[in-house]
Amino acid sequence: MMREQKGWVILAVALAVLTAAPAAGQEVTICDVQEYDAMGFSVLEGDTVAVQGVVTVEPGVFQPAMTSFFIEWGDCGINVFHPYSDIVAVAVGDTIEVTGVVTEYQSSSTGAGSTTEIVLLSPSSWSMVAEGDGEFEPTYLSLKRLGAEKNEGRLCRTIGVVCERNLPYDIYIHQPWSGADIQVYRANEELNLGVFDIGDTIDVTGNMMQYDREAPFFGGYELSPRYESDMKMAVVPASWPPEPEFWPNAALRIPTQVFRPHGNEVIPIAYLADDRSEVTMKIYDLQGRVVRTLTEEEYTGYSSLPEFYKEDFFVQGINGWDGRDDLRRLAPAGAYVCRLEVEDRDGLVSVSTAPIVVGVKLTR
Ligand SMILES: [Ca+2]
Repeated sequence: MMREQKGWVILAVALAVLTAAPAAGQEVTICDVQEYDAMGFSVLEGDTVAVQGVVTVEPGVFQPAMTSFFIEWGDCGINVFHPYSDIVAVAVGDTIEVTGVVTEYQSSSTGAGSTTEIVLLSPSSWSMVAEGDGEFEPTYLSLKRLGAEKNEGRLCRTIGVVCERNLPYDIYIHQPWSGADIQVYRANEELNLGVFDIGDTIDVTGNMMQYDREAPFFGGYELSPRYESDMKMAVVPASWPPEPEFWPNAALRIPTQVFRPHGNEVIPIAYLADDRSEVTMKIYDLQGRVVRTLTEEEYTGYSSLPEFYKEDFFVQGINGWDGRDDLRRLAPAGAYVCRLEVEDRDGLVSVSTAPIVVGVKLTR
């Protein structure tokens, strides 16, 4: 009996030693770690991984205890957490490799969170690959694209109008024409968000974090500026913002009066489509049959604006219908529907429809 117990103790000690030994960690990319499941959790949660990335936020900026920093690689970013007293001596722009366990951060008191992090295995489970120059260029993302799981952990830059202030902790910025908004959160407690007033259009760079209170975890995203210099009043082109109203990704504007095509009249169809999209526009009769295809999967191309603002703009187009079907025969008098379909570069399809009434030639 004694011998058996002793055997188990030796086995347990051996296992503990094996577990404590520096694990190699599966070599993956940050994007592999940020792949998520239906709950919004990393598909590698609980795994020990080794990833390479460039530092975007140094230890000490968001956590005075120097326990947290961010790295980024190939359009994906991640929080690195090290629960040790040793300082990880890295600076913005340094390329490093870290080995740790993929963990979903959740507050022990509220259960909220769901920011994916890599928890360093030991104080020494990181190494310098190449020292940087102290710079890291953030990715500009329109507010309507920013608050998404795939952006969590990235250093992003966006523009929005201040619409709410909960000082000193956070402010909210929004895009009046898309309805999108985001919380700008004071993760660095030295920042004063109160320098901006409601209605100010501001340009913010920060790391994307998540503090979501409800499963599945696809909400509660927050943009956390690192320093005072990450926030400024926006310098915008004269045509910005495009329109102070709600714009979906596809919008149609067609005159409402009765249109009489027998006299070579053409009804103008003005439309807005998301920048860099594919546009399809067709006229249907009330039985749902296609009468005329005006445009099929036509690429809207780039707007002429500077790269920084492109994501926030729509391409404006004008089309027209001469009242004829695909065989160029005059369509009978009656009601028709113009349908605009816009597929943006993320594959998101938006549809807008508007009626067109074709009249008859009136006799005297
Ligand atoms: Ca998340």
